[in-house]
Amino acid sequence: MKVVVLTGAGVSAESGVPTFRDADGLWEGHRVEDVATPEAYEYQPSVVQAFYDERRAALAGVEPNAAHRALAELEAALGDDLLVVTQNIDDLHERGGSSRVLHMHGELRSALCRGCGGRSVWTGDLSDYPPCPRCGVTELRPDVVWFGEIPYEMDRILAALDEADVFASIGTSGAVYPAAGFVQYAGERGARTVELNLEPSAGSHLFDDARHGPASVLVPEWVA
Ligand code: BV8
Repeated sequence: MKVVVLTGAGVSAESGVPTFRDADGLWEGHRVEDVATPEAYEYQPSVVQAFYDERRAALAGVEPNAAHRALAELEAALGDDLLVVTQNIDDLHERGGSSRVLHMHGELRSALCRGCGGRSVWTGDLSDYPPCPRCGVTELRPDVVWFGEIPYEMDRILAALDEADVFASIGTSGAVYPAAGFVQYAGERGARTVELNLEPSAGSHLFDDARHGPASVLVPEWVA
């Protein structure tokens, strides 16, 4: 059985990582266009760098939760028949034991060279980043897909959705595309679709099955 799981900020919420749109979400602290667009980065790079440096530093203070661990158990059972596609840029899926994780919106622990486009693992502040190991350019940026930029590995994601028997969406508001369109894409190609979210998302009606509650409870139950 081939399974594709899409996760969003809700899967990391119980680990203490703020979501974007809940009451205390990140966007509350910043207007999206002020921090999550290429234009924002051109206009005020230090504000944008600081926004991501803060979030990268915060990773040290959070731990994976039962939802991350349950998905790692599912990977142990299904192996290559499971693909976790995450919108999150934290590393909690990996620290929870998953190894087949696709970060469609990039990762906090990675830097992108504006010279050669190479990606390098980076866990410090971007302002301290040494020159790019490939081209020597010191112009690094967060390796994060901003609004208006193309998500990573869309071909690989769509190919997995083409084959999926089950598509599960966990902890996402269904507010951002193309991720919000995956349920329809998978459903039209024969996948059984399920939403596991704290409350009905914008696309809840598109799923065959929708269960609502905390991911740390719903995901282990669903995996069992
Ligand atoms: C693209 C990285 C072209 C940055 C992010 C008009 C109509 C339709 C689309 C558009 C439009 N105008 C523009 C667009 C496109 C745009 C878009 O969708 N805009 C929206 C606002 C309308 N999209 C883009 O620009 C994308 N690129 O379209 O390129 C293209 C496409 C395909 C192929 C070729 C070319 C790029 C978007 C990426 C932006 N980057 N993140 C960063 O992290 O700083 S987006 C960011 O918000 C996240 O990555 C995530 O993707 C997104 C949504 O957030 P969620 O993860 O869902 O979090 P949220 O807070 O919203 O919801 C949390 C949920 O969890 C809630 O439902 C809550 O109930 C639940 N929850 C809370 N606690 C728990 C819980 N669930 C379970 N348990 C709990 N304990």
